[in-house]
Amino acid sequence: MGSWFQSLRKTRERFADALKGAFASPVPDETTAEALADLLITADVPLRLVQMLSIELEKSASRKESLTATFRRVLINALGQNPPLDWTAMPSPTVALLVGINGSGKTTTAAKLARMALLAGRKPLLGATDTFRAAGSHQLKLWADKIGCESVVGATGGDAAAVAYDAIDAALARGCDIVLVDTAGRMHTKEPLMRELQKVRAAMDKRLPGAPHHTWVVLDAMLGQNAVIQARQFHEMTPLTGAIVTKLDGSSKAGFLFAVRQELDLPILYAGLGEGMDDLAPFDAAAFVDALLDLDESK
Ligand SMILES: Nc1nc2c(ncn2[C@@H]2O[C@H](COP(=O)(O)OP(=O)(O)OP(=O)(O)O)[C@@H](O)[C@H]2O)c(=O)[nH]1
Ligand SMILES: [Mg+2]
Repeated sequence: MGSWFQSLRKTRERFADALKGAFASPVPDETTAEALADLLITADVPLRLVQMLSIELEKSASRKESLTATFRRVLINALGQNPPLDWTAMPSPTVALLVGINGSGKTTTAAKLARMALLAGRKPLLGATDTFRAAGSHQLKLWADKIGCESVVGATGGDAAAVAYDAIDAALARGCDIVLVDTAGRMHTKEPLMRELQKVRAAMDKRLPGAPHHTWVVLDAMLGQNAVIQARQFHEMTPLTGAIVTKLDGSSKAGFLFAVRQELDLPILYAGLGEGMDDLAPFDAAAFVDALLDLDESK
């Protein structure tokens, strides 16, 4: 798996020089401070947070703590608590629904999560409700076979809600304890498709009252701030319990993660750091910030 340091290369490179300038002198001059603020904004760090950092820059001369340490502290705090999921402690059965726009990485992430559950000694089942495209369900089936876990795949053109119902039904019959339900990609602006998610949820709750227990939005880090807008709309349609960020390894706008935490108040659970089935890391705020600020000594 790619490391946090490697994965954040593109975002870091955006403001590396400005950051070095700011951290090098005890009192950064105004031009350095402004340049840094501008660059942080282009990496989709939210304005409010950039303003906080700018104030810290101005105060840097009178502070006991080094500027680097202050930045690190402010940024890690801004990411809040992101408690890791404990697969071993999840009650049986636990049902999680994955939602997001087209191509955000839902299917790949569902597979990666199933693998984690399996490695934690659980018995996962992958449910493919992407009935729009034959390829969508097929892709999940291939992953299930590769990982070696159970799956329920809907027929093309079928009813997504019915497949979600069947997936839970099959999980109960087969003694599976973690059900990961993948959904078709949908544009957050398309009302009927967004409403379909509510039907999917209702069908799950009908088969297993209380399901889904988790609803995770899968966000493509390449989209930066746009991913925050999408997540907000999904949140309005279907209550989200967490965010999973994919493609952090290719993004230059990883600063949007601060907005996911601050504006949406959603815990960030995992980050996709590559395409392979083990390339999903529990979100580590300190590792993320260290990689952004070029403080990762191990690299
Ligand atoms: N580099 C990288 N690629 C990823 C990551 N996650 C997913 N991908 C790639 O992104 C592409 C889309 O992934 P899918 O899992 O098919 O996305 P999806 O959300 O299911 O797509 P739709 O079902 O079409 O909406 C694939 O080529 C994945 O290999 C990641 O963390 N890093
Ligand atoms: Mg998919």
